[in-house]
Amino acid sequence: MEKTFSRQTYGQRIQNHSNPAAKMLLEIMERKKTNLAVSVDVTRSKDFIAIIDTVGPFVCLVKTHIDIIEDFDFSLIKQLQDLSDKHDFAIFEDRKFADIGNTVALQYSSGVHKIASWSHITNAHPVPGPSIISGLSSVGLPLGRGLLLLAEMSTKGALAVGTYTEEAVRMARAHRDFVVGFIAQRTMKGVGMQDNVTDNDDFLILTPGVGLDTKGDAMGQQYRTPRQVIVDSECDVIIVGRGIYGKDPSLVDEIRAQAKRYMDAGWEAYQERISAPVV
Ligand code: 5IU
Repeated sequence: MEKTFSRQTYGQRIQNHSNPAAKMLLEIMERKKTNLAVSVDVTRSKDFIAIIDTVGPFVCLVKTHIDIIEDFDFSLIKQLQDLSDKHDFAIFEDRKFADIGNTVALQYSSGVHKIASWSHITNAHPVPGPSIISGLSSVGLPLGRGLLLLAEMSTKGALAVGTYTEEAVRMARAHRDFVVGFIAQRTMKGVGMQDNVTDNDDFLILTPGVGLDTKGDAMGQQYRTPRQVIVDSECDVIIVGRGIYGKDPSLVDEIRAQAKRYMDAGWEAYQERISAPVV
């Protein structure tokens, strides 16, 4: 029996992808033995760089919200790229584009941040329809970038459910050269497909809302454990923010210890998944 994609190793799945950013991410995961992404939501450049340098050895991907940096200067991007080379991780600007094709192409290529010039992966809400993918791919595809669609969200009461999620997956299936996967809470295998049709699309599932010590925050965030995400829901990458850098970005030893803890939990869950007997 053919192994489903979630039973294949990250290394084996490289060949299922043609997009260079997807290949890069899977290669790093296999090489470094980590499926941990850290979300660095801090507002000062100094903290941003210090956290990334600390967690760098433990992550496959660093997720940024570059627009929250208060003292942003483009030299910060060079520092981020140097850390990506030093520690071997990919960069994911969590921009959540949501406008018409022409506008998102400009937001992606231009402005203060010039996201397409440095972010290997970015993401978009499917709400405008397929034109958002065409707009972003006109900029990103020639640069070898990849896109994730937001198929689901981790927050309480999220509207990205049911037919919305199914339509997001259908949009992605029609643009496999640029759409490499989803931000979602579970595997999208078979979602939006007719019965009895084999699903040959190996999408990467990156999942935020991961925490080992708390169930949520005061603003609607909901956390699940790495095992729930990787084993039960068959997602591929755990995205952890405050669980690692907490409230005080200056506690370097604590941040390192937490990054190692989440990396180990994520990898252990992945080992369990790929070695489980096929039933
Ligand atoms: N994020 C979510 N949930 C989602 C999506 C994005 O938490 O459904 I889409 C982002 C928001 C934040 C990070 O940048 O992931 C999670 O951070 P914490 O681990 O600190 O909650």
